[in-house]
Amino acid sequence: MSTRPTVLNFSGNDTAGLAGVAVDIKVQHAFDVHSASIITANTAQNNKEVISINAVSESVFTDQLSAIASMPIKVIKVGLIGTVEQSEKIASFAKEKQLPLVLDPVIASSSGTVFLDDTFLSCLKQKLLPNTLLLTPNTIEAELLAGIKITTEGDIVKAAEILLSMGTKAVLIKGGHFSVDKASDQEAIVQDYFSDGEMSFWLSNKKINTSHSRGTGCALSSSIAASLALGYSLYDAVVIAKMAISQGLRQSYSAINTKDTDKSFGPVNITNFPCEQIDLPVLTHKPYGHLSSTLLDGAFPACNKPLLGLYPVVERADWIEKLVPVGVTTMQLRVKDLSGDALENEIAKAIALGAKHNCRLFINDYWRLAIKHNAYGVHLGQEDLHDANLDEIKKAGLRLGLSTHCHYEVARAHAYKPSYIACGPVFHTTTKDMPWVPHGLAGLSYWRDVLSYPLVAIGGINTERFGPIAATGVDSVAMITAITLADNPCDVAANFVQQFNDAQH
Ligand code: 3NM
Repeated sequence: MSTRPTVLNFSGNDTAGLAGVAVDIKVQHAFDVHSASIITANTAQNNKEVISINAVSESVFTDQLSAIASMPIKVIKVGLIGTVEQSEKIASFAKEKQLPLVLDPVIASSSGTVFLDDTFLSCLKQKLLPNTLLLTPNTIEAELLAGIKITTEGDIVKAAEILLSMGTKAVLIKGGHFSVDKASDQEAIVQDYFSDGEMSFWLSNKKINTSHSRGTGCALSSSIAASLALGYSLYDAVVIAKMAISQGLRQSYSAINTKDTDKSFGPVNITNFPCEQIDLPVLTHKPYGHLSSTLLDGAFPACNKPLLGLYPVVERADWIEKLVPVGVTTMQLRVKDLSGDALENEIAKAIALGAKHNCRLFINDYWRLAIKHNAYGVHLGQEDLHDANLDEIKKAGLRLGLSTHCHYEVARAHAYKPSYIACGPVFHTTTKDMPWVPHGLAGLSYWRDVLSYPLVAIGGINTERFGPIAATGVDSVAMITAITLADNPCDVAANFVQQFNDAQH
């Protein structure tokens, strides 16, 4: 028997089916999430105008709340709210049940219709925001709520700070109305800004020009709620939702049969959990355009052929001469116990041996020494990205491999266009402290399908697991203990090389 987590939507019905509850249910269905819905208003609207909003009566609203009281709800998603009383009831429901609440403050539509008056706005701020996990305003709504004008990226950051001070745990300000137009030969970028007060980042996608973009606000918040219900973290959920919107805009359709693009209108169309790199945003801590031109222009150098294949991660240079004869062509030097001259000597020795034996050697972490001694490449973890100077690594012509564990980290790696992406832990590992739930084979296959980057599998890989991992089509399989603690490391490595080569045929 299969089962699905439930999202509870508080939404209006849009007569034209372009936004509101229709979009919520469609999106959540696409994510394999069950939708329960409380209708807040029966709006009369079409693609041109909102004729009336028609909040449901208090008793109808309360009856709906009673009806779903015993459902196992995981996440609440709030869109259009019909009355001040409704917003109070939603706030106390979320508080009582202690459920995460994603609030898409439907205050102003893209066409400029303002749905909420001042009393409503103050109730929203005082009652709902303190019970909100994530608020997802567009810039017009952020202006109205924060009470400042937004004309620059700095204003977006300021508005987010004001909104956080009102009690929401996190905010995602949508940049659809605030795209950064590049020079004419470059595509425009749409940027969203996320902050929870501790972590802030920008998510940027290429702007997709379409007149069929109705319902994007509902679809984004619904995708976030659905991702949270599936167990993703909030950071991952916003990345996944950005992917979903990009997919939905690419697949959007016209609700009328016309060749006249001015008359054509239609909704975003999200049909499945996002699984294409084309939709993956880049995640940066400064606005994307503020990255150096070295990083913005082009990718890190590609790794040369053949595929990286078996990728032993070792602590000492000596391993290179042991493992090269059995067919290993890629290795990583990951030194954790040396410093000063001893460290530099070990790194220099390993780089020289790698070059001599044509083994592609990546240096973990010590990027300056890797540049100084001209290594094949550098491997960095996400935590190293704060301090490493990627500009220098790129200018020096070294390859770059980046560790990732989740959507958030993959989107962050994608911003730098590395030479490969490592994906882990595939299985539980005792070699390194890992807060992540292992991907398993299904998770690894998902990333294999999504990413066109060379993909390295790592974490808990041993003799029994090697074959199925190689069969997912990854470009490389990395490990530490399966080789370094083996009774006969060369035999184990030779067997892995053979299995990897067999999986390619
Ligand atoms: N990085 P073993 S897992 C170094 O998931 C490392 O990013 C991981 O060791 C990641 O092969 C890991 O002994 C440890 O499990 C791999």
